[in-house]
Amino acid sequence: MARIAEVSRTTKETDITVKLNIDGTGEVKLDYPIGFMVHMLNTFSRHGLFDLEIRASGDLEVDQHHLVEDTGIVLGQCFAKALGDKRGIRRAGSCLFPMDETLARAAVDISGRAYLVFDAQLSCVPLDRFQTDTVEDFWQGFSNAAGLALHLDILRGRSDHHKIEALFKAAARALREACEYDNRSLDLIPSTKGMIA
Ligand SMILES: [Mn+2]
Repeated sequence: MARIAEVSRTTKETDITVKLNIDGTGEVKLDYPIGFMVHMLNTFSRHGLFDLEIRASGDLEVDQHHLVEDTGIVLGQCFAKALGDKRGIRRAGSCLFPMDETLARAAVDISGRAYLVFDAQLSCVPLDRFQTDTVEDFWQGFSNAAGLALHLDILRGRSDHHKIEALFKAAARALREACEYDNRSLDLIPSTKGMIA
């Protein structure tokens, strides 16, 4: 069964449509008005091997917070929808990802319970015009909507560009592992409760 989902969400602040194929090859189609986020969403898709199509617009005349946070929410909704009852998946995944001087760590548990721990040690100086504090808002929206525990930490590093990019790569690879099927328990929902919701 194909693990695909499409979610559209329109508010007075943003208008976002995301199409996701969890078992993809990293194909991306983005119509997204923030350059640095285009770079990050491309990276996420490539490292997670998720096919991703995103059309988004929003009230950037206010600032970038609404659009970036809402993108995380809609992407998280797509993961929840595409994973369904989560039968047969590994459920947990992790990745240490080095990017030159930076070392990022991501750990995820698709538990049905939303929790984010985020420690990226960013300077909060914008990258070009990108408001880097919205990266935490993206992952908060994502973990809330997907219903998963996600720990994202920068263990060391200097460049904010590297720190954010390494986090997206680590998160993508941890998620990919957690979403992948476990051939030894394809018929089982990976919880002693018998359900993950
Ligand atoms: Mn880069």
